Amino acid sequence: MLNELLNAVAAGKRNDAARLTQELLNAGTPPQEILDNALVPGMALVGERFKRNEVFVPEMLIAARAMKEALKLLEPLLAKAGIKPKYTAIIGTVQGDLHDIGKNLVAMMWKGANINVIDLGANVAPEKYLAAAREHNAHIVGLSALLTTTMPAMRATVKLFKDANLSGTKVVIGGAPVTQEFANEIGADGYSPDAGSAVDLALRLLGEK
Ligand code: B1M
Repeated sequence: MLNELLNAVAAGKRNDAARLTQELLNAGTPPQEILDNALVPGMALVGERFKRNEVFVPEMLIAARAMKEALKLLEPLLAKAGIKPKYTAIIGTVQGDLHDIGKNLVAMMWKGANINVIDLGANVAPEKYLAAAREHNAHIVGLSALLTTTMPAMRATVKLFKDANLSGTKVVIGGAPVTQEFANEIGADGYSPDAGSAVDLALRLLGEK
């Protein structure tokens, strides 16, 4: 039944996802097992398909909605058992930039990988990223930019983090005008071209892949 749930999430079937989750719980399956072996791989599958251009933004949004329905049933049980995501990420669109659709997709995929995501929204000042990273002991900080004119804000944010020398925090960047070369140039810890690859990148930097 775990496999059926995995496929229901990947196909964005939210009613099936909720029903199967409930059935698994009724059958005594531990919530963590449902999360790790059905919901997270279900979203990962969508991420893979998105990377290969087999599905597009709407399918990802529908899959995330199905995962949310299933998570609603698991969250109180996970909280009761004191189970929390192992990693925390901060994400936002950089200062001066209001584009947030791509950033939201990355946040959604990170959540789908069971990372605790704190979304600072759009137009985020460098100091705000740093304060949030400190407050939440973030493992990953994600910067998104869609305008060539706001790419310098990425450079400024990365520099602020380098100067602050936060150990254990990796800063990653992405967005349509951003490239790996730019990431290298400004000293970011990583770049990914899309939301599916952003999961691979985060897991790799966290030593999970
Ligand atoms: Co704007 N806009 N826009 N816009 N807009 C673009 C980006 C533009 C390319 C359009 C064009 O001219 N052809 C152009 C930028 C040109 C440039 O700088 N090279 C542009 C411009 C100029 C502007 C304004 C300046 C227009 C004006 O007012 N004169 C203005 C700027 C406002 C501001 O930000 N200060 C502006 C405003 C807007 C709207 C508000 C109307 C709206 C944004 C709504 C919103 O986001 N809530 C908007 C939109 C929708 C677009 C387009 C049409 C679509 C962007 C989008 O959401 N794409 C865009 C043209 C286009 O792309 N066709 C355009 C879909 C999204 C899923 O893709 O964001 O690339 P994307 O995210 C991808 C990857 O890039 C990656 O993963 C995502 C999923 O795979 N990714 C990351 C993104 N962030 C990542 C972070 C990561 C990793 C991967 O790690 C942390």
